[in-house]
Amino acid sequence: MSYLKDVLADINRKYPYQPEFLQAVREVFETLEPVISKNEDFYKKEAVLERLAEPDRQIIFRVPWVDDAGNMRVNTGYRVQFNNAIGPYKGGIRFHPSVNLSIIKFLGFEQTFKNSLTGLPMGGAKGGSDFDPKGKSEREVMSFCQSFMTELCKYIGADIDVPAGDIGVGAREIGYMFGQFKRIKGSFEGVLTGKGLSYGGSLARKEATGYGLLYITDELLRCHGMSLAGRRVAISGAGNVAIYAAEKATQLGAVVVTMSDSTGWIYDPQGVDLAAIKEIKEIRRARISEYINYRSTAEYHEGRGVWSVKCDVALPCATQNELFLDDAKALVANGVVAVVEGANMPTTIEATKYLQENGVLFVPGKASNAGGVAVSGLEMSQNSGRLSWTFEEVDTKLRNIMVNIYHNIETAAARYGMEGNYVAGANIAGFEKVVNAMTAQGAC
Ligand code: NDP
Ligand code: 2IT
Repeated sequence: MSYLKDVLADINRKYPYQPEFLQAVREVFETLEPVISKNEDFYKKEAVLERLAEPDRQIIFRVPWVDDAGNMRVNTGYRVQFNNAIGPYKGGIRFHPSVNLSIIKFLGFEQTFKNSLTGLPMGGAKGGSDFDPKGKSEREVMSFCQSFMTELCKYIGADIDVPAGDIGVGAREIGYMFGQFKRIKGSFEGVLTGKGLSYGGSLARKEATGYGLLYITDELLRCHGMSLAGRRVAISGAGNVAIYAAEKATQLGAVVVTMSDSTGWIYDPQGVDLAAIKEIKEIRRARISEYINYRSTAEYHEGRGVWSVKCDVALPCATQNELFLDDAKALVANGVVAVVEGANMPTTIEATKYLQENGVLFVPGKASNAGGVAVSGLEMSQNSGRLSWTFEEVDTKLRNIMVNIYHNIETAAARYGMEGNYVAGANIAGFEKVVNAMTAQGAC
């Protein structure tokens, strides 16, 4: 067997109970085959793949907190510091009942490549908890966040590891965690990104992932002689990424026809009313089913189905493994031209292959959703320099970063004769920089 296949087999043997992590590693390693085979002895001697797939450290801790009825509750907290070859660990924190070590490891592994693609000096990490913020009071959320940070603060710092938001963690949770870090450590520092604007946050961080997704989609279409104007766009999710993806898509002249949450999805052929979505989701934290109370012409459907409508561009922006082979078949049958991932690993490997084989332009999340962490990197720069840039300054930098990512992954794929395979391009471009830094730094 080849070095690459040996390592993949070892990882599969070692972590059979971590399906999402194995999926992420397989997807990356398979596309690295032509790179590794060019210089196999070197990569093997340096144990590059083993070092990339094994996190630097994994911190797992108890998070005790008291609910409104006075009961002690316990959740599990995680921080997986994956790789800091090119900069301090960086990556979001997810609060969702599905969180486990496999999910946090897959996200941390992906983050290492994504952060490398931004061109900014950030290593990869991810954290979270199986805490479910849904239905919790403000006081319960604060109590949980404080307890989570009471343990996490031992392992992070502005030059060590800088967490941010992800599913279930937005400005409210970041604020509570920042306050607790400050109380314990006595240090006002850029230890988290996605902070409120009055205490070190960056303009355009809230919008960054969704806007960045559309900037890369725009460039992708432009380079293929198309544009977003008048295109029908299907979006899944109705959280931070989905809302600002829908906002920028609409600004660029597209018509957003679907959005969803974990209970169902809406179809609005006239274009989604974003003010209504923001009120339902950002202010009232309610269910998307309420959308039809705002727009009588829209439809609400319980369960899955967001990929069944006719669209030109599909942007999965909810969670991992939400676009399956059957969905890919429906999208192709309906004439989709591009699928660009806003979420992390939303498309299964089989669905990805089907889309690519059927001529659909496909950009993986580690490239297309990198706008969020890129602006997090810009927030770190502003914090270090003790200054704040205008919205336009940050937005312009974000746009440039996304356009650069597109051209980098394009070129990396072409260098290995895989023109148009942006999955391979993203993995190769991310890999080259991290590996260069790792091998230069000796055994670490
Ligand atoms: P939010 O919590 O703001 O929104 C998540 C959305 O996805 C909600 O509409 C939620 O529905 C839905 N969702 C979550 N889990 C599931 C599930 N298991 N099944 C169906 N629907 C689900 O998260 P974000 O928008 O921040 O994150 C969305 C995706 O984007 C994630 O994959 C995240 O890792 C990725 N991402 C986020 C970045 C950021 O800066 N925030 C940056 C880069 C990537 P409901 O409310 O019903 O749970
Ligand atoms: O998946 C991601 O890139 C994020 N959740 C954002 C991470 C960050 O540090 O801003």
